[in-house]
Amino acid sequence: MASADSQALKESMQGHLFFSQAKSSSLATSHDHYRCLALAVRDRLLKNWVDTADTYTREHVRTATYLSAEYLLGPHLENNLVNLGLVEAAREACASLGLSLEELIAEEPEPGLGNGGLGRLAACFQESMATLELPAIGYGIRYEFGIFRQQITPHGQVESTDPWLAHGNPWEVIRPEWSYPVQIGEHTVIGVAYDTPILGYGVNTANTLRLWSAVAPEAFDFASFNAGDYTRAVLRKMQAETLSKVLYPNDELDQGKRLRLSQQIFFVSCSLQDMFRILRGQGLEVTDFHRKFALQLNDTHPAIAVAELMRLLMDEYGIDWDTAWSITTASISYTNHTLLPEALETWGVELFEQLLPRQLEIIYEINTRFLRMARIRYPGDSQILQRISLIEEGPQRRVRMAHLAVVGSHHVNGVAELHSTLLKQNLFADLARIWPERFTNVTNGVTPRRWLAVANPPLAALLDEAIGDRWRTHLEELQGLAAFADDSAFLERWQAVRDLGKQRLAQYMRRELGVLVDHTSLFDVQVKRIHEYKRQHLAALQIVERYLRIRAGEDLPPRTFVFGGKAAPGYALAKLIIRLLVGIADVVNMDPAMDGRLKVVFLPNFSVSLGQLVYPAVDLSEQISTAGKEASGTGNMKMALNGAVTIGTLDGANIEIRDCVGAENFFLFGHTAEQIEQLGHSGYHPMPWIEQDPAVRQALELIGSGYFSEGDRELFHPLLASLTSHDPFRVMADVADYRRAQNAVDEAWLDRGRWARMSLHNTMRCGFFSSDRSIADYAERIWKVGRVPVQTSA
Ligand code: 26Q
Repeated sequence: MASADSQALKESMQGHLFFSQAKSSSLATSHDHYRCLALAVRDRLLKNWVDTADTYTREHVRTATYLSAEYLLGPHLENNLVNLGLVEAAREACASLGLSLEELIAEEPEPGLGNGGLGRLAACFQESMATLELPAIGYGIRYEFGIFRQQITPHGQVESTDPWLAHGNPWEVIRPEWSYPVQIGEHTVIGVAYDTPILGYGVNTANTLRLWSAVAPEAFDFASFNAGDYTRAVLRKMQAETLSKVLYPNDELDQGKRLRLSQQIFFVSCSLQDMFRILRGQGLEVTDFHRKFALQLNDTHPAIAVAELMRLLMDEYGIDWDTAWSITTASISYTNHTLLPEALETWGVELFEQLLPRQLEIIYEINTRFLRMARIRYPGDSQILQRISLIEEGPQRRVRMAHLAVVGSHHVNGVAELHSTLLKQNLFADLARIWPERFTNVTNGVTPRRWLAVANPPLAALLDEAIGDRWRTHLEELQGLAAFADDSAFLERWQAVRDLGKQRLAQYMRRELGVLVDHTSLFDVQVKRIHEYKRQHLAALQIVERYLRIRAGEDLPPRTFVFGGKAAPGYALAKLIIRLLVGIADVVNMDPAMDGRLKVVFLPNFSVSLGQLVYPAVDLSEQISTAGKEASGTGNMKMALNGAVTIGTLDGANIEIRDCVGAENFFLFGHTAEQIEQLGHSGYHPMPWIEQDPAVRQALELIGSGYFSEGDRELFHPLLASLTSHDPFRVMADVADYRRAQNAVDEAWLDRGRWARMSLHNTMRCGFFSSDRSIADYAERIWKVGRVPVQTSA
């Protein structure tokens, strides 16, 4: 029986085929049908979106504004269907048109406007803010090209562009009436708003993600135009528009590119001007700014907001310094996502001076006043003043964006307990002594809608049946699974559901990559950006060791190792790690001696959509970063939530995951952050570790022999040299304990019942890792923003 919803959706899709796609069904492609469904769904959510904006405007609500250079949203369609409660209606509507909902969902190009964890966190947070009915706006950049597409060849990673807007984007609305000029150096660029609705789950709230696209002003380079140099004028116009052209694909590395700084001021200035427009539109005073808005800086990428807000208050609105400073510091708070020194943003003052002279002047003044205060506190201590200064002295003076963000904020948070502790002990030790109350922790989370309801329908259905459906918004209710923890019939069903997830991934690997894997083997998965600190090469060494053990006749339980993730295009060693994994896969998967006991797969182009396929299929979640280096991790949460057991170090949120799920349901190994630091103090060298470990020596030798590189003995030299001479991420210090933990995994896996119980306990005790909990914490303690339900009339 077709429901009224499905009938309406069907008619709306038919209407859009004609009126939006201008086609009859004889010419319609799958992509046309996707667009018709997307537009039909969009029509349905517009009412909520418009009513939400009306409610916020009418009620003059205090609003959180999230500033992020990245939003790794993933496809909208299925998520919007889930949050509107329309999945079944859409499935019926499609079926009645002879279409498959799954196929249409797969047609959506995903907006990959982020690199990894930080961008995906921003996306989870937007969705949780809407679900918690919090007045919020997300601000960012509408990159025309998102994160590059990754192809894997026998030579490793090859990049190509991501033209995600090529077919248009049914989820956005352009708002040309809301555009703002931004002066950068000699030039002015205009930012035009594009709005995308972010739906809350099961509520009427539809918040806005507002992304800025750069265009040149109409009168751009009027001078050369009049001088008859028309072509030059047009070329200059194009230059202005490069500002929002492409997302920088580095994560955890600051390259100090001029265009990057321009992107930052561009989106920050547009966003702040937009906030002033909203403020005044509601008849509020400029001096009410901090009462109306709570600004959250997602890392230092928008930290220029501190200077730009000061500039707007003083230069545009005539506010005095002291008032402007109180407004600024009462509005802004800052989240730090890294301790890695190479990731900390600094900008040479020369570049700053060229592009943002007024903002630099303001930064100098902030610094002068700040150091004056600090000098009174630490008389005669020039060392500390040098360390806390917003300007790094040296051959080249540089602006320290993290320092600017801390000085200009009322709260500063890390993203997991350990990370927040280390921030106070190391990076911000001096600043935390000056303002201890400013520093806090908000542990990351992930949205259970996308990462459970959308990604894993079979598990969602089993949960609904067992504990009811409230877990979608009250993830703690997963605790209710305790009643089934010893129920062998339920554990059988648990396994059956997990099996389905593994079959789906196995099918994908067969269809897309031509790799046959046994879906009953242990799926051992590491998906995340490729980085030395994340230590994919530690996993690679372990695989080579296993390969040798099986060849030597040992009987190890069948395992499939799955990797996925992009390397920054300029990060040679990360690309070499991919090349190694691919080389190992080629040899191992072909070797008949493995007899189905070892498979290695590198999934090309890991993305949000691929994540949705992968996370439900994970038996063993690899979270093996050098302790103290991974700020939090969020893939670790997605995997555990879907029933994976973690093998991991005491790093980032792994620690909290282990505390929640219980040490007996987690495979721990490796040095602690403190021990890692000690290793460094006592002159670390990897050689002694290697010498006492014949297994890893053999693995290193095999890699060096050209066995995984078609006889090329040079190829992996840079990687091997790094591991054996400096080993900056202490791989060799952890390799033996990692092996021990992996052996314990083998043993646990053999007891199917035991593994099923461990898996269930992981899901059951992961309620804490909902981004709803993270956001409720930000809203209460940092933003002081309260819930504003949206009433919609029929
Ligand atoms: C900086 C300067 C210039 C160009 C690019 C960048 C840049 C871009 C992206 C620097 C860092 C990033 C991304 C960082 C990131 O994803 N960090 C991760 O954030 C997650 C969410 O908090 C954490 O879970 C991860 O531990 C952390 O690595």
